Amino acid sequence: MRQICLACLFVLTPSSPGTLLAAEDRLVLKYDAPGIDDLLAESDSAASRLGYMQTALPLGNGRLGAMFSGGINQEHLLINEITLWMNAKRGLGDVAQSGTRPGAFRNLDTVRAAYREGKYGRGPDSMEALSTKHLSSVEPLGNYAPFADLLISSDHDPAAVRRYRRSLDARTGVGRVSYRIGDAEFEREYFCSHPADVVAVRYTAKGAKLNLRIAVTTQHRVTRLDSSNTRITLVAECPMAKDDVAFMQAVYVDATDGKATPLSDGSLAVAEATAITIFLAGYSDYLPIYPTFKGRDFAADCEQTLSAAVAQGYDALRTAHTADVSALMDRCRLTLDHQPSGLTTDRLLAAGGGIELEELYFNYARYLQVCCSRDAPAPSNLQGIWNADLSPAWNCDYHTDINVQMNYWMVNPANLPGSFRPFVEWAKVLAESGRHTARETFGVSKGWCMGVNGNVYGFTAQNPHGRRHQQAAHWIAQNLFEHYAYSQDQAYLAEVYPILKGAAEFFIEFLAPWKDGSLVVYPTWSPENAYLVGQHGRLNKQAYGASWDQQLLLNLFIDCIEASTVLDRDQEFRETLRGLIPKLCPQKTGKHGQLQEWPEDWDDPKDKHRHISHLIALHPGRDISPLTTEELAEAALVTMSHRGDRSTGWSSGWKTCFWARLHNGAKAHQLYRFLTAQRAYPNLFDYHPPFQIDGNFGGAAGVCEMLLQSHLRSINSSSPDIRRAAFVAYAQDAANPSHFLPIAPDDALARAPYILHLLPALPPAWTGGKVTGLRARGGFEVDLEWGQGELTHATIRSLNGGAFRIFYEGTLSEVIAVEQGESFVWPLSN
Ligand code: FUC
Repeated sequence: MRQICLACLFVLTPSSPGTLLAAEDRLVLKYDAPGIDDLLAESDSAASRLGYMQTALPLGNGRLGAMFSGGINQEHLLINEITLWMNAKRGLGDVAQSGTRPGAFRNLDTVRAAYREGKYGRGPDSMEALSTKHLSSVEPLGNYAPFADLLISSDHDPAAVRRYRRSLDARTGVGRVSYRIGDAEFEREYFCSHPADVVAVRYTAKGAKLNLRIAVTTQHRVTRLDSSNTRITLVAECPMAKDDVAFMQAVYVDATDGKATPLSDGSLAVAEATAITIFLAGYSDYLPIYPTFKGRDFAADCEQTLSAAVAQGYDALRTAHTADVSALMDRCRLTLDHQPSGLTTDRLLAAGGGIELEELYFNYARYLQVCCSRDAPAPSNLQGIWNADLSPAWNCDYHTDINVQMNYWMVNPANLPGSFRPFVEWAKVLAESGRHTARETFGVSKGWCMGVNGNVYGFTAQNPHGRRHQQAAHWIAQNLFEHYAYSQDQAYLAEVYPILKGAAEFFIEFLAPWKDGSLVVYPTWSPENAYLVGQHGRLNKQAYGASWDQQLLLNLFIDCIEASTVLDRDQEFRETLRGLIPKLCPQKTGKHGQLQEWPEDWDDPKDKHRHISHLIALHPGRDISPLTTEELAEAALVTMSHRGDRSTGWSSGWKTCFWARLHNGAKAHQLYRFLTAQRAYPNLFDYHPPFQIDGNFGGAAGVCEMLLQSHLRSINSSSPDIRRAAFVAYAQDAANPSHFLPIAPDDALARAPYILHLLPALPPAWTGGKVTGLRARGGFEVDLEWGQGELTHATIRSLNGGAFRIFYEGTLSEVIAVEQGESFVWPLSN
């Protein structure tokens, strides 16, 4: 029974604090006060700007980002551009541009010897000291930088304001502010258009006139700032360690019936207007062309974009924008039965969240994805696209040991495949640049590799600290292949195949035999976690054969076997991979019953570390599952119970995914509730702290995993038993039952139907609801509806024509074939 109370939709009296006049739309974030504007604080440290980043509301078109705080006497729009980085270098030679130490490979054997000999600790001959000395990067990574700001001040007295409302409609991507002063009504709208590539702002007044001053500022070196009656132009230079980046922000102002006056400081005053429209365009000279990364005619692009926007006019731009965003937003929607609280978003959060917030958080994550990842040469970074600081936390970079990959887990299942394109473009640069790192750091002649930190300038080198050495090409390749798994688009697969193959080729050469004869990755670590080895008394991070590496290698090799089969090329390469798979270091269960994080039984059951990378084959991988590898899944469950429930935002998101893959809806929901209610700021940005967007996206991925899973394949169509039907990637070693040996698939895996597991981890608290437009691997779109915890209806639409099997409550269907564009409906009407 759906329990939506219509009366509740129109509650609310202006006098009840925290409530608004109408809670009419479930995708609207709403507030009754402006955000905190601390952007102009003297210090440029992150700590001085936290209020704004936690309360202002985000807009974006994938390349341009903007936030508005809704300030009464001063509106402050933070403007970002996804490629603007500072303090890095560009235009170097290939090796230097990749950040790599030339000739480092000559010392690789020395470093590896320290690993083999177990030189723990921090002494001069330790693994840590030697890898730092010999293999680390020699070039600066830099950091993602703010672009410019737009300041709009008015003569309004905040004390005189009544009925203040601030909102963001995540379905249409339009922000609004409205208030009254006396009998006069003031309204503002804000959006960031993808079709027109501008930020648009409109102020209107009824019963009074507007007097505004409009200014543009930047924290970078200004080389031009001037204004005319309709225009403010800012040109500036963002400092690099080599070759500063020039950029322009051009602002068009239409004062309509008011009087515009350019001021000598480059700002513009508008007096006595009933409406004022502002369009903002911004570009830098960055181009995603390795290794120069330069050449865009930013001034010409600004002019052209602004002229086109002005020619169309505000109303046409707004119509096109809302159609554009709502088309994406309407492709997938989560609707959970609940009583709308009528609370503002910040008060809903303060009241502990609940189902209303859980629904909003998922749908809002889709909005954030639309804003920060679309048609740009660079993917979303640690803060998506929004950053106010010259020295942001963790450089606001691309961390490849979870964060950037997590940003993209939801795009396919939550039906935003177009948002994946920036990741693909970035990976192409990495694959090119990473060849130099592979050769110079590791002496590997084929393929590419990548360390733990990335930027938009092809940085692929190892982290400056030897404690943080890792390879990430296998994890990046996983995201790339998953995108194919969902779409089955062979043209896309052919496009990324060289990147996948290059990642595998690197590891084929880089893998080295350990003392037991198995092939392992080293030097490496298990992301950010440390172990204590007996008498050495110091936590160590450097490792060999860490479980996550070995699991990802199996994943990569299987994906490459499938890709080369589908594309019908490289049979020899396929056979090489098949030959290597059984030699990879096995997965192991340890003395506490846990899945071992390292090949030796070093795990500490009291360890609460936020990274749980050795469960990567459970999620986002597919090779550990309670349905195919029961013992490993049992061991993963033990690990999860050791690690506990309190985490950072992204870790809570990942734990949601893990519990969902373990088919425990109550635990998955507990973690998701913690994320949404305890790890969100008033603007629902995830807090790590500080703000880090991966938690928003990881949480949304967790919701998808609770409702639909499609990572298992049916290789035995005639078996109704999923344990016999599904491909199994690890087999227990008969000689040593705590070891699990990787298994190579044959070519038939590429044709095996995916198994669509419906409601695999439905939270008991979500008694009724529906989700429309989830995507499943194999090229399907799925709508699900449930009541009292039971599936009541499922529709599975085939995007390309294809076959699948349904798994629901322990029962596996036959193989079901559906023509392109046709749907399979469950239960079948008779
Ligand atoms: C990894 C994580 C941290 C943080 C940082 C950006 O280092 O361990 O928690 O998310 O990335």
